Formats: sequence, structure tokens, C-alpha cells
Amino acid sequence: MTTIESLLKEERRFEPSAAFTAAAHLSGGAAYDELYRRSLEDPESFWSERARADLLWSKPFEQVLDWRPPHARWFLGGQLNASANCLDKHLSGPRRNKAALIWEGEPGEIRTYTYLQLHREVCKAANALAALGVEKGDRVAIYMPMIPEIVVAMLACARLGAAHTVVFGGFSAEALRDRILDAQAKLVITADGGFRRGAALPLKPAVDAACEQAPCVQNVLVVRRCGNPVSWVAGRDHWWQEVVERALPVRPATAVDSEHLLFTLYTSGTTGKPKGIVHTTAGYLLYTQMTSRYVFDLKDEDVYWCTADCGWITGHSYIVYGPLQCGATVLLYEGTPNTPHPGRFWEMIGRHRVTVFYTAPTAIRTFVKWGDEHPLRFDLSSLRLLGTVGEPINPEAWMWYHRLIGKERCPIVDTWWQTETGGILISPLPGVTATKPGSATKPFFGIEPEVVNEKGEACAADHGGLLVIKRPWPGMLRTVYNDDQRYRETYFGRFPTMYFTGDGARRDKDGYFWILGRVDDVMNVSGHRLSTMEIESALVSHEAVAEAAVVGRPDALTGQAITAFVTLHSKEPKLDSMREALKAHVAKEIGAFARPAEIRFAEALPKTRSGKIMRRLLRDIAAGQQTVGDTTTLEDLSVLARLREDED
Ligand code: 7RM
Repeated sequence: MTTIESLLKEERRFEPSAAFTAAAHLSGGAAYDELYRRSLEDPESFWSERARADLLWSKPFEQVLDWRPPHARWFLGGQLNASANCLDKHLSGPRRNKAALIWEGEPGEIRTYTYLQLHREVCKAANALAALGVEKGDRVAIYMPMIPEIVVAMLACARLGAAHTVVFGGFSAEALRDRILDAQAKLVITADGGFRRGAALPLKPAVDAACEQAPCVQNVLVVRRCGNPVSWVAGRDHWWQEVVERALPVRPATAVDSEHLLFTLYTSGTTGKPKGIVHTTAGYLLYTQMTSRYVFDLKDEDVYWCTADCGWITGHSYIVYGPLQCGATVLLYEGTPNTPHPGRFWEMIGRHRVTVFYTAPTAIRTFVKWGDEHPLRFDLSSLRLLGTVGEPINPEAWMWYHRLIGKERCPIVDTWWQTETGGILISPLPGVTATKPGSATKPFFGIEPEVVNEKGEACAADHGGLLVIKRPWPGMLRTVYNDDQRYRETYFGRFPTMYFTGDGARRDKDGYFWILGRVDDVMNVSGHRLSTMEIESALVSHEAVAEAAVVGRPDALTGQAITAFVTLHSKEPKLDSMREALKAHVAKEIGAFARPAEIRFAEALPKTRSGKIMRRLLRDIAAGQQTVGDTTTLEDLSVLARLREDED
């Protein structure tokens, strides 16, 4: 794919207001241009100045960057601790008694932790983990609902120099097991359940099933959240409320090297096996802190709400590490946006006087569908800045967000980034950038993106191509856990010195980037990256299935919806009950969020002569379009016609 069709042409422009610009951390295009130019002309002095000023070091670094493509190491010789940078740093001044976390449970309870209180909880949890044998360099899996303890658990691991692997609570026991095994986690932190849609959603059964096949796990720490009954393995299982409550509230932070593993987070690739994305300490901290400050313009007065789950990178970077390093007040919410009513988010914005709100386009499209009356019922006057992340936002949803939520007063930052990038790479700066609905606009400091063709040559303005990043940045992934070969191939296999994002993009005449979505076999469903291969593997693991091909089709609500083309073993009848059974099977194997929207039975799948499934053709069929693309490599043309006839 040398060029990518890009049909979206959007002419509207929105300048930041004079009032916003006047108060912002960074104001005006000239300030951005100057700093951006410096960051590219002399990156070592740019990053080293920031790292010295913005991070709390136990031992100063000696070398800014060691770049041996495709591997980068930052701030060598330096030592620090991530939890000290999020917490201890604020304890010597007036922030110590400022709210760090305000949490709202779905049933409605509210808990607030000041920086001092959060520090005590993290110290207690770190002592409890240490007593259970967790040491510097170990991995700990976290499988929890959105309760304050998930933040405490992450920071407690970091305090010990142990790496966390947060697994989103929506993942199945099988997915959890695979991640625990790949990380070789020796301890799992979980809860009896979490409240979703008015009921306790259990988590412990999945942990029990996963641990049965993961002998590396020696201990399981369980937060009592819902009070639902749980099964118990004596000696292995411990109640958080018992061991953490008993522990001492003081624990010095373990100083680690700048490149010490902070966490792994698993993300979908183009093969069945998820990749453990590796983020290390100093570069990640600096990059998430700087982007939080400039993109969200965080100030001490802000109440900042990112609606992501801590199980995704957005939760790591823009609930925990970025905002806490900035000393922000972070709102955390456990539940769903329509419990007990579809205005829950807007009610919460009014209740907590939220000033900065960050959510996903799929959520915005859902709110559009639920109707204007819900946001109109609540007081949104505290808001000053809005953000989006996870997928391209369509201009209609952008305009609704701008009008109904931002009241045409709040800048919108459309932030483009990935699990691998650690933090935001392309985004407006709210006091600087004139926005265009649907564009992530301009690169952050030190980031040099380019749109290139298959040969790696820059595309002309307004021509679609592949999005690459031409130099390393502090927040980038360091490798794939246990699989450096996969790191090299996936991200630097096409272009040896440029990071390949897997996204298509175009840059317009003003230098604004427009992200066109994935160019590989990765789908984006409600902002969740899902690999077609993973879902295919899950389908084929069902005894009735011979072969499966999965594609994303455009969906007004979720961005993409999953359509699975399935051939059954010859004696299997094609029943609706089988469709439902297969959907349930995928939900069990991967998680409910990966459940296919549609199962289509087929006699055969379109393949190339070498036997590769031509998903491109299936995408057209799933979208109900005539195939316009090249079918000359198709082995058996009649397969396509038969697939169309099979349509329901
Ligand atoms: C943060 C996150 C990454 C993929 C990425 C894109 C898509 C994310 C935007 C976007 C258009 C955006 N990490 N994506 N943000 N597309 N505009 N502002 O989502 O690893 O889970 O997904 O998400 O395709 O490659 S992720």
C-alpha cells in the first residue's frame, strides 16, 4: 500500500480563545515553533535540561541518549524511583494536603486521598508486597476494577523497583493466564469484584483459573470491594485489607537505574500472541510528565478526569504517572457511564467541578446517540479543556463535543499516540494550536513524524501514506518483553532507523497530521486495539470451526465492528445457535469486548496462491461494498461470488 485513500476534507478551524491562551503554560504559535525547533536542532540539551529540572533523581545521569538503532537508552548513569516522582516529590510543599485522587464508586461512594495519604497507602502496600516476597526486578500482575487500590498497587510495585503488568479486568482467564506466564509474575493483585451496571462483576474466578495453569504465581492479594463470596486457596491468597492495613506506612523508595523496567503492558499485534510492551523508568516518566503539563495544560487548580481504565496505556500514562508527577487532582470512576442514568458523567463533572476531561471518540459517539438532554441537565461550567484519544474522531462527533460539552469555549486536544509510544506524540497544544475537527494536528517537542511511501520517501502534502517517527524519544518502548526479534521486525523491519507506527496518515499543507487508521491487520474497536489473528485463533480453537478470517467493518458507534467469516467442519450445520456459541466462545477466550458483532458462515475463504487470506476483500464484503481493489492474486475468484451469496 503506497498511498492510502483519504477522502476526508475538513475546512473548519478553531483558534484557542484569548483568555485560554493568556493563562496557558505555553501560549502562541511562536513559542511553540521556537521550542519545537530547539528540540529537534539540539535534542540532547533540550531533553537533558528537562530531565534535570522535572525529575527527582537519587543519582544524576551522565549521558542523555545512547541510540543504536533500533535500541535507545536514555539518561544513562542516573538513578530514581517512579513512585517518589509521583508522590514524595510533592510532600515537602503545600501540595502535601492537596487531593491527589478523588474516587467515585459506581454505587456512589466518594473517597479522597491527599498526596500525603496516598503516599502512606503506597508505602503500606509496598511493605505488604515485600513481606510476600516481591523484590526489585520481579513482575507483579494486576487484575483489578477501577478503585483507588489499583493506583496504589501500581505505585507500590514501582516503589520496590518491581514491574507491574496490568491486565484489563475485561480480559478472560485465558488471556490473563497468557500474560501472567509471559511476564512470569510471582504475585497477582486482584479484587473480589468491581461494580459495573449496578452489580458486582467478579474477578477472582478468572484469577483462580489462570493461576491453576501459572505455577509462577506464589501469592494472590485480594481487595475486598464488593463483599461477594470468593473461593480461597489457603496459603496463597491474602486479603488486602488484612496485610496492607497491618503494614508500616513508611517505606523508602528503591532507587533504580534510568533504564530499569517500570512495566510491561500487553497489546495486540498482527499475530495471535500479544506483545509485552516494555517501558522503562526515567524516559517514560519525563515524557508522560511533560505531555501532561503541556497538552492538558495542568495547573494546581485543575480537577482532571481521564475516563480510561488503568488496564490500558492511557490509564498508565494519563491517570497515574503523568498527572501525579504534575501534582494534579485526578478523578477516578469505577463504573459505566449510564449507571444509574445516561447523564452520570455530566453529573460527575458538575459534582467534582472537573476542569479537564479526556475520553474516547467511541464514548462521545455513544453520548451523541443517548441524546442532548443528558448533558444539558447538568452544570458543565467548570470545564476548560477537553481531550480525545484512541481512534480517529469524526468531525460530527468533534463538533458535538465542542458544542454540547465544551459550550464552544473549551479547546479540544485530539491526542494521537500508542501503547508503544508511552505518551502523546501528535496533538494540539491548547493555548497554541488552532484545531481542525478530525486532525491530531502537530507533533510534540522532540517528535519528528513523517508520512512516507513504501520506500520510506516522504509523501507530498495531502497524500496518504505510512506514519513513521524519524528519531527516538524518551517515552518510546524499549523492546518487546522476551522477544527482541519481534520488536525489531514489527517497528523497525520496514525502515531500519525510523519507528513504524502501523498507522496511515496524511499531512496537509499547514503541516497538520490526519490519522487514517491502521494499515496492518489490527482493528480498533471502541478504541481497543484488537488483532484479527487473536480472534481468529480463538474461533479456530472451537471444535466446530475449520477456518476463520476476521475483519473490522465500519461502525458508527464503535469505529470498527468485528465481522468473522467462518468455515465450519463439513458435518456441522450452520445454525444461528452456532453463531451465538462462537460469539460466546470468543468472549470467553479473550474477553467480552472482543465479541464479534457478526458471524458469517462461508464455504471457503478468499486466498492468495500462497494461501494467505485476503482480508482486504473480506473487509469490502463486510462493509457491503463492491470490491474495487485488485483481485488478480486471488486463487479462486468464485469464492468471492459465493461469499456474497452467503450474505444473510
Ligand atoms: C493511546 C492508544 C493505538 C492506536 C493507534 C491509532 C489509534 C489512538 C488516536 C488514534 C486517530 C487519535 N493506544 N489512535 N489515538 N487514531 N486519532 N487521536 O489508544 O495502543 O491502544 O492504540 O489507536 O490507530 O495506532 S493503543
